[in-house]
Amino acid sequence: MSTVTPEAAPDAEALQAQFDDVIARNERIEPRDWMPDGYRATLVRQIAQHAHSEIIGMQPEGNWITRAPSLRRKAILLAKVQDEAGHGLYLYSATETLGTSRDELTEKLLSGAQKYSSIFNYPTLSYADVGTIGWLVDGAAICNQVPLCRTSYGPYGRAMIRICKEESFHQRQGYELLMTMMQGTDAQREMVQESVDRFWWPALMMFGPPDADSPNTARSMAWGIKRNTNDDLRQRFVDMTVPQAQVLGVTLPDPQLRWNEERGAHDFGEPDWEEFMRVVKGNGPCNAQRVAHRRRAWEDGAWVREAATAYAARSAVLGASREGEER
Ligand code: BYC
Repeated sequence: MSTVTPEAAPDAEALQAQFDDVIARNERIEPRDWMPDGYRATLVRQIAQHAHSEIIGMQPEGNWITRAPSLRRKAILLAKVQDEAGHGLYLYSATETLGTSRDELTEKLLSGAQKYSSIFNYPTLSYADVGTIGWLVDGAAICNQVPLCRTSYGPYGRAMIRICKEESFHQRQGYELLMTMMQGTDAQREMVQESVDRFWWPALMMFGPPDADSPNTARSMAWGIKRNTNDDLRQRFVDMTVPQAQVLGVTLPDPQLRWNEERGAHDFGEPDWEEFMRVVKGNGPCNAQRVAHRRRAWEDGAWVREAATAYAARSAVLGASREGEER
């Protein structure tokens, strides 16, 4: 047994220097490493918000599972929504490595103490929305999340690698659905355009407020949690999406959208940031409905959690007595 003498324990300054060194070398912080309280709190905030988004994000598309237009579309949609549940679970596991439990985080989601992505507070009014969510929402998610594979916290970065692979499939299935509809009837083409008109601006808001109004970006980038600013990623998304819209044959609803030769990037209009703040503060079109649904599912599932906990406890007791008999 080793005894830790006060002299042997590294002091706060040495721990901070060691942490700063890992960050400066672009290496990873792992759960057992010392980390500043602010770093831990920022990670819990961002990863929990991300996990909640995946779980709440199952609702808008889940809305269409029973009304999918064919068995093939239903199988694809089921698989996608299940993937989202999986993403939520990897991310809750990552926050557990930081010393918070999934129960605690769920309570914070239900009480409104923690956020989830604004995008999931908009309704899904037609089947084209399934395609648009895949194309634009998962497309925005990929832009935002690929750099997070290189985030400085090990468990978060590793979870993001798998999530991003699945998000690519999600984006492709959305684009393929919209392409099929665009090659269909006039009514289908109109349905796609109407859906893109509703989701374009909320998709741009997913990247968060403009850099000048983003209180967390500078600190998160210095810690290597975020690798890009909100505005950089929004620009990347617009540049990636415009040519895809052209191939699809839809119009993006922004009269200011045009190629800027000098910048080598697209200029585009300003999202309605007042609307964004309203939605983030809980007053979007579907906030109350989304949280009420999640609360119902959590309460209805209480017996499953209790049964699983009782089963695990009983298995541990039986396992221990069996081990005793063998000895
Ligand atoms: N919605 O200082 P900022 C998915 C908050 S899941 C709501 O820039 P930060 C998918 C922000 O939290 C998509 N709130 O913050 C799932 C902060 O408030 P607090 C989810 C937002 O953290 C299913 C305040 O505004 N993706 O793709 O540096 C089906 C100031 O912002 C939003 C992630 O979570 C928003 N859009 O940057 C399909 C990715 N934006 O917490 C698809 C991981 C900002 O200080 N997260 N806020 O009270 C991130 O990359 C960053 O957290 C953000 C925001 C870029 C989102």
